[in-house]
Amino acid sequence: MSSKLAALNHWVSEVSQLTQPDQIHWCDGSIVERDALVELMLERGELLALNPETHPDCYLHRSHPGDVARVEHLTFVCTADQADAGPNNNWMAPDQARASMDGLFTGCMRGRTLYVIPYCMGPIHSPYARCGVEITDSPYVVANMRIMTRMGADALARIEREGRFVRGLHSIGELDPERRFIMHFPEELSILSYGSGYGGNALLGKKCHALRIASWQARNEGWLAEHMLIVGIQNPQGETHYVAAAFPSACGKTNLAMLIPPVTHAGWKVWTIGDDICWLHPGPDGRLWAINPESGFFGVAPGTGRNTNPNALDMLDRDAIFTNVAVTAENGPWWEGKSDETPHKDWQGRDFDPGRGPAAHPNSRFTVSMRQCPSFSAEADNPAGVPISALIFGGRRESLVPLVFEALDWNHGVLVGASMASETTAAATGAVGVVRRDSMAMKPFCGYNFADYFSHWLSFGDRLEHLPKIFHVNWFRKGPDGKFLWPGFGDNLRVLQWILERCAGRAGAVETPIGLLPRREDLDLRGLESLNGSLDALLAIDPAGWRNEWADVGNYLDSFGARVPDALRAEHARVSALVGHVAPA
Ligand code: SAT
Ligand code: MN
Repeated sequence: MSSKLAALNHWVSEVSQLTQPDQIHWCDGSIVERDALVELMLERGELLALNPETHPDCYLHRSHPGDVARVEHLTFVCTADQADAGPNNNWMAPDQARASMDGLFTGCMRGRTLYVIPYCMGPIHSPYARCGVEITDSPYVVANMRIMTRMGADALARIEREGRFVRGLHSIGELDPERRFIMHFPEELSILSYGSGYGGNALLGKKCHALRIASWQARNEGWLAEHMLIVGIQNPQGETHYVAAAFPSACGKTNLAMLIPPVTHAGWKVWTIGDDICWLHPGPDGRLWAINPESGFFGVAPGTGRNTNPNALDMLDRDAIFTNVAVTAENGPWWEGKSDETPHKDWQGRDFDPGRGPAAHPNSRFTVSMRQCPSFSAEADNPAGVPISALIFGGRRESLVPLVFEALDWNHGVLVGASMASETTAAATGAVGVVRRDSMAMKPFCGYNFADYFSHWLSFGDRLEHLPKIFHVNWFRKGPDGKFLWPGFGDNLRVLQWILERCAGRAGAVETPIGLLPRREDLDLRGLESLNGSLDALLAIDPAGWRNEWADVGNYLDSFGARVPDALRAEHARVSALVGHVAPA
């Protein structure tokens, strides 16, 4: 097979000359194709069938034990001018990057099949959607891309119509961490990824295209590509309002996206549009409209249980791919926090031994179509997207940052997003639990200089007639005993409720030096009497702590040098003065 698009055929033949595959397979996205790939992977031991009675069409993939997370230190943005990639990215000169990647790719697909995956990020007929083609030698990547994107014949037809697509070339190589690189060339809309089969490194439609390359396209075209979930919140009056929320990887985006309201909140319902990535466009009515470019969830398994995310559990008993989870004696998938069953084999397939750590890898994942989610909203397929009432930033902060606050205006909100910080998680290799700045949860994903990204965010103050309000939340505050102060999960709806009431002009707040906070009486805490004293701590402002915080943010902004927009500096000076810190001019 080949395509009607000469540029695509040309690229495929160029890549096959370089990589020397035994065969080329153009993916059409059909079930027949999926079944054949699954068959092949079962034969080769790359997939293991789970219990067909309890988990029909569910499979387990055990990755190489050294290939279980994104590798930020091996991920590069290769722009002609290093300053365009910015201090927030690793950089390599494009020619040098291409030459060393060509070396790795030479002959790497001998004995393998080269798969051509045409895909569309976003509803197939949406003007906001963008297409790409991934070439890979991994059937596991094909099977995951089929769930995560709109992949196959329809995407190819759109690509042929438009003549434009993002090019992603991927090979698992030898899965050798010494020969592993994820390279982005935003000026050419292309990606080269070698040596890893793990999600964010290998499913190129996801972080590589839908965030790093798309953020670059978005800046040029006047929109935003963000690391945000999207939910619709329906109130008892039957009105649904949409919010998008940015949190770093493994901070509960999937749980929030599928939230089930607490029992006190009869008549409320949360609708899931997306759990990870959000493309935001100024709409014809002057509001911000959001689409989820993905069509599936690549969610963190550990911690997903009846109490934390029942919707997720309900979508995971059929048609799902599990990566690096444990299995029970009945050959069902298992992870810490799932159930009281005891794991039988750990994520590496060894007899479970608690002495060796958790049974499931802390970054073990499930891949499943969003259509299987009980709270799935058909609006996820709306080509026009959904209108956004509020944007929410959040991090994992055990101290200082209150449960929720509202920014005073757009520029203040952009500063709040730019100042975001969070404790690191297992989603990336490296130390876990270290607080690092993670502006808009985009530190690992912004495909260009953060200073320019902040300017781009500020520019929406003029682009939009009806700006969404901006909020910051923190579900992760801990008391002196090390326990979480806020119950989280379903109870997070109470915070979303206040946020939407603020948007409607119906809820009260007090102005503090860091923004607008709810008072106890502004929150709907029915049934949460157990909270008692912790609410005071959750809503307290510690001026000395905030002086340090803003001083640290000042140093952080300095690290981006002269390209940091003056308006952001001015905003930083304003909020610093409010907590009694004089920011240097
Ligand atoms: O590995 S992914 O980037 O796909 C998931 C995540 O870290 O958010
Ligand atoms: Mn993510």
